[in-house]
Amino acid sequence: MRKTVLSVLMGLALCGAHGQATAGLIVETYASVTDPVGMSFDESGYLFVGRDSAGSDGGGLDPCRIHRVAPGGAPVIEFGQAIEDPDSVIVDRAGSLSGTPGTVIVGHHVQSSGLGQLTAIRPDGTTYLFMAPTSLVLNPSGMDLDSAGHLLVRDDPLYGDNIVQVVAGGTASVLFSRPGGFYDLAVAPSGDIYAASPDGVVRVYSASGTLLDDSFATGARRIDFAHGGAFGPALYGVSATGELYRFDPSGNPTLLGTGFAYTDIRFGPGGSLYISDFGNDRILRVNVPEPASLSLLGLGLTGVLARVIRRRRR
Ligand SMILES: [Ca+2]
Ligand SMILES: [Ca+2]
Repeated sequence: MRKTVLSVLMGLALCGAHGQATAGLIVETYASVTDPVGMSFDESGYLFVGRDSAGSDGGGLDPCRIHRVAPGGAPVIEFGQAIEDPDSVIVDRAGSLSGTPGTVIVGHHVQSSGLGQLTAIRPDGTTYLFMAPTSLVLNPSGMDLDSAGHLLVRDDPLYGDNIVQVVAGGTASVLFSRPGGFYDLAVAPSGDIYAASPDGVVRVYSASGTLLDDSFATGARRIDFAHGGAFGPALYGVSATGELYRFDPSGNPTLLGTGFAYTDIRFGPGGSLYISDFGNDRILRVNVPEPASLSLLGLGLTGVLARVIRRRRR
């Protein structure tokens, strides 16, 4: 019995509630969302979440409606009309791309043509074609805004190798490309573009697409920049096997936790890290405890453990 108490306490000290070993990170379920993929927050803290019906015994390219999660994590509603393969989403916060602030742009593959397309959902939920079907990006699978407010779209590496830049009105051109393609991209405060590739390397490109660093870091599949708060500013990444790393400006990693092998990571309101957990139909929120509460937690656990150990020694 006492052994059980001790191992449970040690488990709490080492692991989050969801099986991650988090070394002091606070991991909690932020929202319950069916089949979540890509994520993007609007100005008011609403979270838009792409979706893939393969998580509900459907096909990965089936039409479905994306989710909108209210600030705080609930309620969750379906937003806009059904769109084919709506994995990737980004909010056009300022309206610089679409003309309407808060428009949500959805990146997706179109089976009938075999091409990639961007569909926009206005704040009132009406839907229209934003970028016409193109062969430049066959299966748009991740999006970010660059420092000039242009949209960057990456292809699924199984479909193509390009990062495409899309300007206001929906015209696309290839910004850069590399054999093997990309798993994720993230725009730094400097405007440089960080891109993670299937070979495990994170490379740095200029805003105009010139390769600046061919080996910035290794080991990250999903990446995003924290812009401040307890996490930042720094680049963070999750590896294929679920390790969460912080990268210093030279690309040296610090391991923060394990068990995060999920579909997308995105920093959002409060400086928290949000992670879409496709397999468990939820969005996780990860925080770094304030120094005071961290030490209190540590003292509390130490005290309880000491009491348990003393009892066992009797
Ligand atoms: Ca899909
Ligand atoms: Ca897709």
